[in-house]
Amino acid sequence: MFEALIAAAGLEDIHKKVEAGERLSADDGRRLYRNGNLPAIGYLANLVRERMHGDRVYFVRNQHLNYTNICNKSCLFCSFYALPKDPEGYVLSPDDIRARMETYADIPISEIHMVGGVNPKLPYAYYMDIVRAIKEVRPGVSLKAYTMIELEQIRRIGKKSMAETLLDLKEAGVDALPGGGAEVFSERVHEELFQAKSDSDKWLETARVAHEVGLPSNATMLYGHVEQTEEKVYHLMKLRELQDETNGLLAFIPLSWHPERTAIEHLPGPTGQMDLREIAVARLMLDNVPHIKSFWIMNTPAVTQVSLWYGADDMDGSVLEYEITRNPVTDRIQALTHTQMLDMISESGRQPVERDALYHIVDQPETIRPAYMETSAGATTANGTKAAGARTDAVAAGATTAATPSQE
Ligand code: V47
Repeated sequence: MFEALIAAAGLEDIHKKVEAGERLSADDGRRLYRNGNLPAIGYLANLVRERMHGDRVYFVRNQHLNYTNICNKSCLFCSFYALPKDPEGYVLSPDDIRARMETYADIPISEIHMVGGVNPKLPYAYYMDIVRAIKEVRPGVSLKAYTMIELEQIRRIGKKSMAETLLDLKEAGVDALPGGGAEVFSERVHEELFQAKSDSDKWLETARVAHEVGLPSNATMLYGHVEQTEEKVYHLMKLRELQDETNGLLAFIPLSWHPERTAIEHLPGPTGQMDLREIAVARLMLDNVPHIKSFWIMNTPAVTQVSLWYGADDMDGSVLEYEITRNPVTDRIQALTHTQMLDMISESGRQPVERDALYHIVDQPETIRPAYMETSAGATTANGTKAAGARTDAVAAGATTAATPSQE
C-alpha cells in the first residue's frame, strides 16, 4: 500500500535513500517541497522519525518568559515588539521575574525558556542578574535563554567577545540557547523583512561559538510569509552543515508565521498543509539533528497531534505564558496542563516522555506510560498500543488556551 503511495508521488528514489539511511541532496529537498503528495512525504518522514525515536514524543513542563518587549529591530513579521519610546514597552526586573515564576510554584517545572527584544537600554549585568534570579527560585531547572540575536546585543553592550559573553552567561546559569532569531537564511528576505537584525552568517557564527564553549542550542526557521522554496532548502542545508561541524543542535523548530497585528498582516500566512510539510521536510533533510519540534502554540494542538506522524518527536510543553504570538482576548496566558499533554500524545497513538531543556528524561514514572493507556477501552493504534479513551476539552477544541495552568 505504501509502495503505491510512494510510486504515485514519484518518490521511489528518495524512498530508497531513506531506507538506506543515505543523506538527501538539496535537489531532493526542492522536490519534497514541490511534490503535491503530502501523505507520501509524511510517510517518508515518519520512517526516519520512528527509526530515531520509535513511538516516543518528548514534552516538557516549562514556563516561557519574555523579559522585555522593547526592541529596536522593527521586524515586519513581528507583532510582539514595542519601540524604545512606546508606552506599551516593558522590562521585567529580577524581582518581577521571581514573581512571575512564583505564580507557578505548584507546578514541577523543569525548563525555563526566556527570550526578549533587543533592548539597547539594558546593561550587561542585567542579563546575568535575571538568570541568577531564575536559578534562585528554581535551582534545579534547566534554563534555555537568549537567542543568537540577543547575544549579539549582550556582547556589544558588555564590550566582550562572544565566547566571553557566553561563558559569563553559562557561569550565571544558562544551560542552553533557544533557536529563535534565525528567521530564513536569505539575504533577500533579510532585506525585505528584518534588515536591522544581524544576518544569517552572524547567526551561524554565534551558534558555532556557543556550541564550542559547551552551550547547545536549538534552531528555528520562520516560514509562511515571503520566503521561497529555494531559500528554505538553503536554510536547512546551512543548519545541516553547522551540525556536521559542531553537533551542538538539539532540536529544529519550524515556526509557523502568524500574520495577525504585524506590518504585513495582509499576507495570508501558512496553512495546516504547510505546517505538516515543514515538519516532514525538516525531518528528512536534517538527518543529523536529533529532534524536530512541533511548537503547539504556533501550529495549534490539533496540527501538532497530526505532526507526530509527519516527523515531529517533540511538542514543547506547558508554556504557561506566551507573548510573541498571543491572542489579545486571552492575553498572555496560553497553557497546557500535564494531563492535557499526556492525553494529546497518547490519543495520537504515541508514547509521552517528559524531558528537560537538554533532553534529559525527567524521571516521573506516570509520564513514561500513564496507567490509563494500559487500561483504556480506547481503540488500538497502528503500533498496537492502546490510545487514551478521553480527550481533553482544550485539545478536542483545538484551543490554544487551556484550563488554568495550575490544574495539573
Ligand atoms: O525569533 C516572531 C518568531 C521566534 C512571529 O528554541 C514569530 O525551543 C510566528 O524562537 N509568528 C521566537 N513566529 C520563538 C522561538 C521559539 C519558540 C519555541 C521554542 C523555541 C526553542 C524557540 O518567533 C522569533 C521569530 O522567529 N516570531 N513573530 C509571528 N508573528
